Amino acid sequence: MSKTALITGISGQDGAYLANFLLKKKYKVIGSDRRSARSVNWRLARLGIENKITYEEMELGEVYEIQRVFKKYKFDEVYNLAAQSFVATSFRSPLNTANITALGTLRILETIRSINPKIKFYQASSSEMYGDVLKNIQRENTPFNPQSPYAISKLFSHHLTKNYRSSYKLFAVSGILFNHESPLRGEEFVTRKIIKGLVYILKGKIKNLELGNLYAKRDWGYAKEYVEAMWLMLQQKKPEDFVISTGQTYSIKDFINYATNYLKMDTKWVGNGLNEKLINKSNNKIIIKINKKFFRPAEVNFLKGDYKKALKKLSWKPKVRLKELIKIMIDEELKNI
Ligand code: NDP
Ligand code: GDR
Repeated sequence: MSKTALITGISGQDGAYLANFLLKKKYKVIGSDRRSARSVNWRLARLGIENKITYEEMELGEVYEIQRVFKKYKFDEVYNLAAQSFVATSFRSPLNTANITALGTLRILETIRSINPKIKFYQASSSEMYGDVLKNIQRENTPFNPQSPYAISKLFSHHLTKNYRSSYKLFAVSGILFNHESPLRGEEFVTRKIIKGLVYILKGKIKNLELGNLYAKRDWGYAKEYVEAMWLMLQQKKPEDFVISTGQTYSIKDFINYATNYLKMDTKWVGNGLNEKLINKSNNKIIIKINKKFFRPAEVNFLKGDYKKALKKLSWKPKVRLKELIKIMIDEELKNI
């Protein structure tokens, strides 16, 4: 018999890819978000699956909405992807971030515990929890050192998931996913912002792009591959947490250099600090400049994940590496401009 899954955050990047993946596995997919999710979402439409999902409105701040949805369906699996997920916003809206990204998880876990403790639960944990890293490569047992209200909220949910697993024997797991990107990535996140910005500059739609810290390093993978790992975690005999990453790390500047290279833009970096700029060598015009408003009150400077446990127990490994990911994102951006 086909399984029924709930994806919270269906309108987000991962929600779209996971829904597509589960539909291919013949799941009945219930997707929730905070607004009327019945209005067509561009990501689901891009994947051609907007009519294959049953939508429910479920604001994570409202426990009654959560209970209503859990009473209406008999879920086998719940993927909690909904969150205030933008780190920069979490500094401006820490209370809302804590209410949704931390307490939202508690509301769901309490609902599962009281309504149907047989449901398997996946929590979207984050490499941001490692924060100001205490080890050069981060694994499942590396100590956390979060640097933002977002990361602290995710850490609350991470520990809570573990606690409900040990206290109430729920099949509840966290995937500690490192940054994963795609053409469906939100435009506020740096990879999509860079790709869209460069393509728009190339096509004469905008003059230049403003960014913050170019020297932070991230372990970037491809979102489409990462959602499979979420599903694999819920198919294991024993509930356990896993790191999902590529094991490679690059700076924002490296990312820009690969992208301009693929776009055949002839560029050079000049200046330092807030005056650093990327110049178009053919006409001396500024392509990228720095604006301090994009710097964060506290930064995560370096992330690199070790996915060895996922390889061993889930037989999962990343296939798309950074250059290939940039190519995928640019080709799709050019197609949809
Ligand atoms: P997105 O920001 O693209 O999606 C977040 C989803 O949460 C959207 O559907 C959003 O709805 C929904 N949401 C926001 N606030 C609420 C609320 N109050 N009530 C109900 N739903 C709400 O995130 P991603 O798809 O990139 O990431 C999925 C999850 O994984 C998130 O929890 C994120 O924090 C986590 N994560 C992501 C990583 C990444 O690199 N992408 C890495 C590690 C963890 P709306 O469309 O209305 O805003
Ligand atoms: P991150 O992703 O904070 O790692 O969280 P983001 O793409 O926002 O930032 C990555 C790095 O780029 C630097 N940066 C900029 N970032 C943005 N957004 N805009 C800019 O103009 C800019 N300039 C430089 C940032 O300072 C940062 O160092 C993402 C989210 O998806 C989280 O939900 C998820 O948990 C983590 O990835 C893993």
